[in-house]
Amino acid sequence: MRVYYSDLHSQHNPSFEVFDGGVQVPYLESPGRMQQVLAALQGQAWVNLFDPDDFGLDPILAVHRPDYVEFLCDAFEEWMQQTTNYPKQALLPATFPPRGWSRRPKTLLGRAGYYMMDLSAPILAGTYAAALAAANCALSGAKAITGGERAAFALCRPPGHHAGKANCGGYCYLNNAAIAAQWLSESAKVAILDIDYHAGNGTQDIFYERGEVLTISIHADPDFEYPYFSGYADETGKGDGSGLHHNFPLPAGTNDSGYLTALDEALALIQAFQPGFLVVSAGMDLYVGDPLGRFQISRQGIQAIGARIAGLRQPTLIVMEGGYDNTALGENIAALLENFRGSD
Ligand code: OKP
Ligand code: ZN
Repeated sequence: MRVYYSDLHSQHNPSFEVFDGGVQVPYLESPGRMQQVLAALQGQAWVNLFDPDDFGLDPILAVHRPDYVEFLCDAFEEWMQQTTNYPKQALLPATFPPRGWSRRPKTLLGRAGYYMMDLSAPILAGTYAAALAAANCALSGAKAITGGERAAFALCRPPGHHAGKANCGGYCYLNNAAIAAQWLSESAKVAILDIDYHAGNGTQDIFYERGEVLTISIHADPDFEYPYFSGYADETGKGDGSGLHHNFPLPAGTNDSGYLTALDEALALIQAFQPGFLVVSAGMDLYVGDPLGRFQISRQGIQAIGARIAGLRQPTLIVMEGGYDNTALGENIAALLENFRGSD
């Protein structure tokens, strides 16, 4: 299986994040995550590692608003040029607009508040380069499956599924899976299945009114879990996208059998849609004991999830999203991916 990976992610290395309650903790979405996955995959005979190709900005601008991409590109340098009476590390605003405030301020901190949904996506010197490389990993994997590969894995960091048309948040800046899916949709219908523990609000936002891409997310109920404001079962798409978004909010403590029941429902929807390509947003924070998760999915459960998705027999791009139990992350990804090897 072709695996796309770029070392550029390591330039994005925030030192802390702010948890609910105002506590500063070491940034969970760390470069070390990638070392764990690489270590597990490099031991597999069926894995072939590649650097991504550069697809330029067009496929990114087919998903994200140009003013948002410009902000991501320029923000850190602008931040460094500002005079502040406190030490400057990451660009991270502390002021956010209430509902209904749609004004886009000229000031950098105003724009930062406008484009950020939370305190989990600070912008550093290497953030934009890392985000671009991750998007290129996803696009390279997409190209591989249009070329006849049964599956490809995009080992993306930073992750993407919380990034919407014009927002970062939740460790995400560019929506890697959505960018790849939109690119694939020029050749055939596409389905995105998001199995990250958290609702894929960014992917939902991007495709909510679009007809070419079916989007499905299985996740912890936003009624008790981040991202709180999106991912409810009654959100099903609008306009051209009417009926083409599905959320499966699940309770805390969901185990393998509870999860697989929801997954089977999701897979039936994908089968009925008859896509030409499948994109999987693969967050491993559904694993039991994940520091950000409250599901009870076992390693065997992850293997079974992979087996059932592979059973759709669609050319499949698997895209790395979350997963914060670093010691288990590599083996969890290997358990998911092993179902997709081979040429059938
Ligand atoms: C990103 B992905 C903890 C706050 C957590 C951000 C979570 C981002 C998850 N109380 N804030 O979906 O794995
Ligand atoms: Zn997650």
